[in-house]
Amino acid sequence: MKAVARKAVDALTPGAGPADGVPGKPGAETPPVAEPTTPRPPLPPKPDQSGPATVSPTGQATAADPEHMAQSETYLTTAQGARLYETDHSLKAGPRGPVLLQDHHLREKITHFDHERIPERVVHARGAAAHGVFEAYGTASAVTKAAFLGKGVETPVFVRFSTVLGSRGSSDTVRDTRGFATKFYTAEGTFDLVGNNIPVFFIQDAIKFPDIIHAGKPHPDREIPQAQSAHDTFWDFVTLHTEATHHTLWNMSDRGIPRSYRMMEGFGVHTFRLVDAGGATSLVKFHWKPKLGVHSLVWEEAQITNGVDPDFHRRDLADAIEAGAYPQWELGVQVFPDTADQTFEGIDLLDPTKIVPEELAPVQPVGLLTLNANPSNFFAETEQVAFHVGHLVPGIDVTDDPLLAGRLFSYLDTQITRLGGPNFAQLPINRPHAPVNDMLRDGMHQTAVHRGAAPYKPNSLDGGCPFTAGEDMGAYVERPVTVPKGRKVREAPASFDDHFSQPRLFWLSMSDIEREHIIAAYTFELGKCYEQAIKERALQVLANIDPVLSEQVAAGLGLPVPAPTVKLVNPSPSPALSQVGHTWPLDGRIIGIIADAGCDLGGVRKVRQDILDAQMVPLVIAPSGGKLDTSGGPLTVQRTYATARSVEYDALLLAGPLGSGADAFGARDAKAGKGRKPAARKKTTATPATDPRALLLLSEAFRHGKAIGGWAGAETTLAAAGITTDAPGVISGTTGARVLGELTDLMGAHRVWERFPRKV
Ligand code: HDE
Repeated sequence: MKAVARKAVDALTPGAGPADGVPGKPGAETPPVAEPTTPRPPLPPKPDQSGPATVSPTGQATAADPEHMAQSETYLTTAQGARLYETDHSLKAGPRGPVLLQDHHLREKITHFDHERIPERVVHARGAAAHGVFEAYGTASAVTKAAFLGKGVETPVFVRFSTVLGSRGSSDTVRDTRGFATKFYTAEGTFDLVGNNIPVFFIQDAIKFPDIIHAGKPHPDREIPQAQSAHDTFWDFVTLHTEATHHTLWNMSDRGIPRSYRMMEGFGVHTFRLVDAGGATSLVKFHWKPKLGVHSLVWEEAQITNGVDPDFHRRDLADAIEAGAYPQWELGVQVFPDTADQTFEGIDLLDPTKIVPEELAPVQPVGLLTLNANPSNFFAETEQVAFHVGHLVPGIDVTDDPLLAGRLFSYLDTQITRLGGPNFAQLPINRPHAPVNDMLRDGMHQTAVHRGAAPYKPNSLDGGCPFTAGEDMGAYVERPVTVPKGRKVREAPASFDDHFSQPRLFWLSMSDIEREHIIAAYTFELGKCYEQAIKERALQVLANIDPVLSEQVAAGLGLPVPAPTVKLVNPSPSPALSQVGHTWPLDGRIIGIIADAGCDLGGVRKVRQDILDAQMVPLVIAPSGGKLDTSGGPLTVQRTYATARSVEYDALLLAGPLGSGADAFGARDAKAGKGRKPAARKKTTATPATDPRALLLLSEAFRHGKAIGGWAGAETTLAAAGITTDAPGVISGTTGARVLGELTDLMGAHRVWERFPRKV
């Protein structure tokens, strides 16, 4: 019966299937077309790093594998499944006549397009995400009964990283806090850990959230600046509302401009309450520790990157995963006794502007997160994922942190606007992996076809189903903790009044160079403010942190230094807060190899392989695209002087003096009769033909504290870039392999810190 109906349709549809005799096209026997939005694996090739995309084996001008191409071997249809014979022209009364209203295909296509956008997130609008797996060590079982934290349990996860202030189209490397939100699809229901890369927050009470965000967002009149805190309204608020001081100081530190999402810590910020199998409770703070260490950009790098590659962090995450360099973090907990006062070593655990130094309460690892797959579709997954701090599983409970209380309300509320109704949990990315048997019904975008007559409880018509479970059956039961007695007030506890001791702890824990960066950041940001009163108030806040900080920033702004208005305490520094002085693995780090036709190309070939063997990424940079010929065959050029900027590389190698080959700077221009005279480009110790773009690449990398190495006579080009081989972090040698060995030793420290000027 079905086959007959199908045949009849084929016969009536112009150009359909075998009826029109086109060989190889799907015919009447073709099974029903798969849902066009069925997720597919991401495209395998990685043109970003593996060289220009080429023609695929099947002859298409794309590297996509036909298996991964969308809707291959299918007919184009309307949303109702009617096959289309044309989609390039509207239906008209004659080729030059008016377009007809009856053109349903035109109206459907345009109407759908008109509604393609959904409201962007009110905060954290710009993000990038990945799928992965979390494997528990079992160490947390001593303090929580959460099943996914049991030894060896593997849980699928989806993690979204984000900036906070910018719009969806803003740049990645702005100075800002980064979101670090993880959805654990556990067997007991979904658990969301919605954290940031900074362990404290601007405010202690959720009621202030609209205020801080309105202050940080662009000015309401001109809607500028985009994704910036360097403007009057932000500094107006944070200097009046001094509980923001700690978070602001972290933002002004190197933590505000991470090198990569893969190299950030994550923090749950609030204190949570864990419940063990026997019902005993502990208070905890969650931490994510990146296996690659915590690293940042330097300010100038961040600025250049915003221009040359605004998608730097997004690209970095996707490229690393595609290359198989899966980013990993350990989840850890700081555990505190659940005492009546909820403090630890005098620190109020309900105050989200405070940390507990790791030296006082070590971070104990409880599992490993590995991100191993990119999303197939940005909109369906990264954009539509809906996190909520209230998505909890048995064994994890909340505390009375007043910031957390507001969040427990806000996330569900915002998704209803953003995702167009209350059924967003049915979207594939949000669907729990545990069975769902709720009694929620109807509403916008309902895709479930619910059965049964009695979506209410108690009922007899559906046999009393679904049943409620007892705690022993895995039900989520809130701990009956005692609520402190008190009067109804709009007040904060007195312990929340200390706004400066922890910013001072952070400042005292920084290395000299990190302090230098903090001073430069404040001087820049406050220098961008117009209101004198705001700058003066900011200096007062800085004076309450440290006199050196306030003096240096005041000097930069040309303003007097105020005296502190609080007593400066001297807590012991927390070395864990500093990013300098550690050595880290180099997986996925990018080394640029600059070469031209006159360089040691055999050496480049070898070094390239050595870099790959060390799990890093080599990128060959040459004057122009295409191939460099080596005796071992052609070597693909991945970046040219026109596309390479220093910010992309963690270190640079130079395979000889540049400009001595046929592709020397100016040679092509000269051939074309428009070259400058060589005499006009002399006066360097390098060959007169060194391309200034190559010199810029080298001098910027040097200024940003990156390791640089050269061999086969590269010194002359280095000297032309103003780099001497006795400078810290510059290696010169006879072979590329030897230079690479020393270079990688330096890279473990992330930067050659000695290169930065010291004033503090
Ligand atoms: Fe959020 N936050 N937040 N926040 N937040 C949102 O939820 C909110 C806070 C964080 O990748 C929104 O779905 C309030 C702290 C991340 O999708 C919204 C308060 C921390 C993300 C919201 C806070 C965060 C959000 C906007 C003060 C770190 C991105 C869109 C009480 C612990 C999640 C959305 C993603 C997103 C509200 C404070 C982290 C409006 C009211 C503290 C990582 O619901």
